[in-house]
Amino acid sequence: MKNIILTTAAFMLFTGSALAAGSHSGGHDGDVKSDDHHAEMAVGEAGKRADASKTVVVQMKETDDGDMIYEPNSLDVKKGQTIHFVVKNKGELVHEFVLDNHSEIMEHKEIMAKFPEMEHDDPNSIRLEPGKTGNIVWKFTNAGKFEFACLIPGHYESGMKGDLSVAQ
Ligand SMILES: [Cu+2]
Repeated sequence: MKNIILTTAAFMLFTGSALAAGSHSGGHDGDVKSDDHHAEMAVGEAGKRADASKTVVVQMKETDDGDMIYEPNSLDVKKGQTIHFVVKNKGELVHEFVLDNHSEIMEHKEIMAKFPEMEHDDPNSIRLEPGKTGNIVWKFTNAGKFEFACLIPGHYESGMKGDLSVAQ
């Protein structure tokens, strides 16, 4: 029950700040149908598997040095391209893969620091238990510099971030 209240509180907070900022998918309540105007984010939108022109395998893991990393930790795509991300948690901790622009990542990370138990249910993110594999199909509709990151407290600072460049 505690968990549910925290998650709801986090969602209320998040929605409030997202509305103020004017962009977010708004899918934290698991019901995006009533929120269609938020479906497209700066980083793009959920894609269709049949449209994917490339599959990118991303591994998430801890290193012997105590870092947490993505492999690869950078990716170049083209505007309009749909990528099928196969995300594998090869580590011993739970990790996430969140696609977004830098300011949204920072904002989201702050909320996660306050509400670490918060679960995401957005098409641009996935959280995986150790040993699990998940899929994200994403269409990059805007050129620019974006990021992928793990927003579990402490992980971003330990190295769980990657650069995503979308060419015109
Ligand atoms: Cu992580």
